[in-house]
Amino acid sequence: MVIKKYTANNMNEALTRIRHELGKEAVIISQRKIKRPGIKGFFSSKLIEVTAAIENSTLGSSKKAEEKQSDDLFKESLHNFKRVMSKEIGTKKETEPAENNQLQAEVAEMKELLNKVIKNTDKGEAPEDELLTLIKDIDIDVQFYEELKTKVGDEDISDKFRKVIEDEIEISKDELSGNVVFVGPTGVGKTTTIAKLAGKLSLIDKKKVGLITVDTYRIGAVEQLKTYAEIMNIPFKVVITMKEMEEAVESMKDCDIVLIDTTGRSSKNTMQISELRAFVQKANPDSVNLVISATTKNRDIKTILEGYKELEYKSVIITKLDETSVYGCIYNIRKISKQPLRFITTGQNVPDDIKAPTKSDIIRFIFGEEALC
Ligand SMILES: Nc1nc2c(ncn2[C@@H]2O[C@H](COP(=O)(O)OP(=O)(O)OP(=O)(O)O)[C@@H](O)[C@H]2O)c(=O)[nH]1
Ligand SMILES: [Mg+2]
Repeated sequence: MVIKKYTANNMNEALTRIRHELGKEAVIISQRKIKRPGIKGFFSSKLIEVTAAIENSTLGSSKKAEEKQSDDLFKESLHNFKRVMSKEIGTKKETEPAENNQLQAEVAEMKELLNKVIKNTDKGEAPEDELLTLIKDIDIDVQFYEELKTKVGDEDISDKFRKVIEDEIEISKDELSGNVVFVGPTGVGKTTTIAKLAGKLSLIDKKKVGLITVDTYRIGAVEQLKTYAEIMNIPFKVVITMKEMEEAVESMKDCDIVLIDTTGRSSKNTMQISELRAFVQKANPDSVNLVISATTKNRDIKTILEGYKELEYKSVIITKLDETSVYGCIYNIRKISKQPLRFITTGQNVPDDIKAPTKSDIIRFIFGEEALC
């Protein structure tokens, strides 16, 4: 990681220089206003000091340019140092006051250069921006830092930050009804979530529930849902072809809710996603829910949410919140999916470990005021 400070008249100028020197992969990690040097600084507009960072691997040629700059500075400092030292030693006794002043100026210049070298080489020491620290603490993706910084500003950071997050979280208010499809990556907990919902809806809410699964790849997964269906005495159909999907949906049209399970697909495999889309369309869904685990790495969340976009999911279910201790992922998922959150799941117990959270629940989780495990 290379971290570098830029002083500029405004953010635009700083960004232009950062992009030029570090490339467009560089991220801003902090910014602050600083006084211009000297007495004039009190009366003129402030400068902006921006700290930017980039991974060494992405730095490429700009890294070389920076190393060269660092080298050049170092050489210049060394040269000055030698020059000053040789003067000092060679002329110690005959030094005149005028010469003394020049010597002092040179020493000062050399100090400044050395400081630059130290700053350039001793990277990562800059004190971190308060908002950035907060964001990292709760695992909100740093890709949202700049946007949040603009909204939060520089004062009352923690209060404003909480308010901004609160404004951006959205909870789905629709009741589940009709044909409800669940899609999402392998192993995130789709089948378990459906079993939990089927239990609650049929046993507690006394709704007429049907179950359909296109989860045909692994017999075990089908058996899992079939067993729940038998225990709860609700209709269950396994679907292999699209025609069967149509027939299964038709056979359950007197149910209040039909929960439709699908096999986990890789969001990167567009063939699989398109095939799944065809099945989903045949089910004539009233809602499509994307299921994603809270343990998903930040960098994978985007790939998954975008890969599944084709399925036009209109709400999100976040599973396995019991397996993590920070909940910034809820914000990350909301920001990237742009869809409301419908349920969270917090364990393997059917039907208990599922919750339709309120916004204040989510805010308490995100800000670490309530833990789930
Ligand atoms: N800790 C924890 N485990 C869960 C949760 N939900 C599901 N699981 C577990 O995750 C594993 C996978 O769950 P499944 O429901 O089979 O996942 P799936 O999305 O249907 O998987 P595929 O059908 O293979 O795509 C099982 O061991 C579940 O018990 C949860 O909220 N917390
Ligand atoms: Mg499954």
